[in-house]
Amino acid sequence: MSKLEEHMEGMINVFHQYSVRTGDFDTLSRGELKMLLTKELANTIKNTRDKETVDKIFAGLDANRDDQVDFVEFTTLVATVLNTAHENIHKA
Ligand SMILES: [Ca+2]
Repeated sequence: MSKLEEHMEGMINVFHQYSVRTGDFDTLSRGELKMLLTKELANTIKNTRDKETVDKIFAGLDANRDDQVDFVEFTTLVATVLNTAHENIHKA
């Protein structure tokens, strides 16, 4: 596998690591998203321990309003974080 393919597979693996915990094994509940944000993106997203912040991110991602974040919805978060990281590299 190429480096990019390895990283993409890694993102799928991280999603599953949290999505399998409760309820539907292939979607993130609010609690699972909170855990993922706190453990995996604490250096990237501010206030991941703050309920209001997590609720806001969850509402922004849950496009079909089924109270779960599926993988397609999760890719919005990945794209946003990647774009911010890319911008920051050019600012530094
Ligand atoms: Ca959803």
